[in-house]
Amino acid sequence: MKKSEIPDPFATQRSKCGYETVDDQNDPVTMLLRHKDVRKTAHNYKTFTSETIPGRIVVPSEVNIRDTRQIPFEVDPPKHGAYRSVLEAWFKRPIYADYQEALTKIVSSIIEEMLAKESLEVVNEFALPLQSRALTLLLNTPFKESETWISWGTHVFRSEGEALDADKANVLYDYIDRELDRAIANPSDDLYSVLMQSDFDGRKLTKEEAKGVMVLTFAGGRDTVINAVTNAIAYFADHPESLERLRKEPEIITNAVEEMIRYFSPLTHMGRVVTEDTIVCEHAAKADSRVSLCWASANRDENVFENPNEIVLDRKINPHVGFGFSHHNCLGATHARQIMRILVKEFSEKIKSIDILDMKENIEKWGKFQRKVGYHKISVKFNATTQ
Ligand code: HEM
Ligand code: EMZ
Repeated sequence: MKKSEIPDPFATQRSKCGYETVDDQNDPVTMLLRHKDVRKTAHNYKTFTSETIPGRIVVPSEVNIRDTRQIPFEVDPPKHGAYRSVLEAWFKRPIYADYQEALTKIVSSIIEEMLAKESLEVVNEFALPLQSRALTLLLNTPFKESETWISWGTHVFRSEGEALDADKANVLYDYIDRELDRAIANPSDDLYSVLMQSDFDGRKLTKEEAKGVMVLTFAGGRDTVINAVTNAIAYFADHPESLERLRKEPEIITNAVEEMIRYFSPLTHMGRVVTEDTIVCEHAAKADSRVSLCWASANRDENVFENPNEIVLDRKINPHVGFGFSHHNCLGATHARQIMRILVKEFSEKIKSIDILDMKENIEKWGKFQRKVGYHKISVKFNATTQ
């Protein structure tokens, strides 16, 4: 097996019955594994709500570490749509040329810096700084803030070993509180200030609502981006021929990035709470129980994708759900896609091959399933195209 491979642990169960119930802190979750059921359930917010106790739709549940509602993630339509319309234009800014130029500088300079080294550890020396620096563009904050964010490590709520960590979460909440107070006292043109001034249903957003947006922006776009970037580098290490193909055919980069998101599925699943006794995938789901939409399993569904366990760089029809499906589809996807497209372009131009020196995989455990989502660490050497 190649080092970059991400096996599909759900295949047997997906074709056998389509779901599996797993425990999570005594609040079990029925994981839905088929593409069709995942999409249908994501759409049906009346029976499968996101608007429950803050933290309960996340797996592992975060009810013990936060009571700030993440917005728009933990809100159902129609209110959800009203929040999205406040946020949509801001989060689409990555489509503009000046944003992409600034992002290209960030990506290109970290690659140059790493090319000069004998070896580097990708998660902490490359993916984490890149994610944090890129986020300064999305938030429109000073570049220097990224140094603080880098110091928080790869997950804002979890410590080494993946345990949910309330003290760590408080560092983020205190930071956001301070930034929002600053934006209220001294508005600028950053996201904090824009939120505090925006109109929502004929009134201003409250500080608690703005905090809910900011916590989500920091949490949702962190390990997901870090895993996408790290997995892409591992993939290129195993497939120098893909780097060469992308160098010669840059027009397939957009497709290639969608395919990587499908294959990597950086967010394995996300929960919903059942509002009334119902049946999903022939399974009786009780009111107030939890289900999850397993994006990672849906993205390998053999009824939808040909050769689901292969990265087909120029895959044409690709209805993947890596960024979710329906109204809660990822608000950060425009930013994440730009990071990945620019990264792939810069890599194909600057790097000929990558040697993997050492690695420790990051394996998530969900009941009987073990899923590789990325790496805790992976040490590599970059070899330049110009050598
Ligand atoms: C929602 C995946 C990057 C912010 C989602 C959802 C998925 C997802 C699957 C749907 C959740 C649900 O239906 O409950 C990813 C992946 C990423 C990524 C794979 C990187 C490759 C980001 C970034 C940001 C972000 C960079 C922002 C900085 C959000 C927000 C939502 C969301 C705000 C909630 C949208 C809503 O509820 O309407 N993401 N995400 N994500 N993501 Fe991302
Ligand atoms: C939540 C989630 C958002 C959660 C779209 O996903 O990402 C997770 O990493 C966080 O822990 O709080 O923001």
